[in-house]
Amino acid sequence: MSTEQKQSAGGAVSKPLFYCSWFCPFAQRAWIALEEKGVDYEYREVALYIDDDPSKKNPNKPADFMACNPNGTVPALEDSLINAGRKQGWPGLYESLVLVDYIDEVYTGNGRHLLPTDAYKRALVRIWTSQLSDALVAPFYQYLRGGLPDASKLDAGLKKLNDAMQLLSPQGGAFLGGDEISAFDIAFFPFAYRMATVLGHFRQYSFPATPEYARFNDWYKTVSARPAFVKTSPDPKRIAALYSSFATGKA
Ligand SMILES: N[C@@H](CCC(=O)N[C@@H](CS)C(=O)NCC(=O)O)C(=O)O
Repeated sequence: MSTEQKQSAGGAVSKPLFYCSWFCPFAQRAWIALEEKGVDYEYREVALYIDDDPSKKNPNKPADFMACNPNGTVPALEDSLINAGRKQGWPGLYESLVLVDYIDEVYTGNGRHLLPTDAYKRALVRIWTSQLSDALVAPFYQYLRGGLPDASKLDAGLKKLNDAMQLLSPQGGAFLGGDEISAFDIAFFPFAYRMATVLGHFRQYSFPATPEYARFNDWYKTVSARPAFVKTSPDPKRIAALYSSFATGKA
């Protein structure tokens, strides 16, 4: 694949440099986006912790990464377009959902679109993604850390996701938005994966198996098998080992 990526506006953007950490669900969103779109990118692992132990934060994150994202969080991204701005003293780009948008807009890759081309539907996907992030992401971490007595808050978030799937594509379809993979699937799969693996391990959590959730469960099976999702999903044992600090209150 060429190292030049076509920008949607017509100019060429250099091969992006992608800062990631193998276990991070937020970073996985941007990583899946790069893979799903067939973008040619350079992967750079950032050690956020020492010995993969979240209770030991790395005080010396690489300088080039910190220059790209002064907040020190993954994911982060650089390319020639971004670096043109950085010459004025601005940072690179970060924040997973922003990166999914950016990757979709800037790199042609294999020509696939991750956000609907229709502006109204694109806006709806963004609204639902933001609402569902609130409904699922925080409860995931709270439940893992022992801050919730049971999974009811998480179940309520999952119900919202299930309802959104029916609403967005009442005609059915393998994906959250219907027949095509989209940014919506990409935003939630990393958390669904960690619910199934990490919460399954530490809290005996499993997705509801009732008929109401049949499509959701089929969705999970379908996306889990896609190459971009398989490639970016950490080994369940390795990830459970890393998250044990969270689950046992050490981090
Ligand atoms: N809102 C951010 C959250 C990113 C985030 O919190 N990433 C974690 C790893 S999963 C991180 O980089 N933490 C920095 C640290 O632990 O030092 C996003 O969506 O990108």
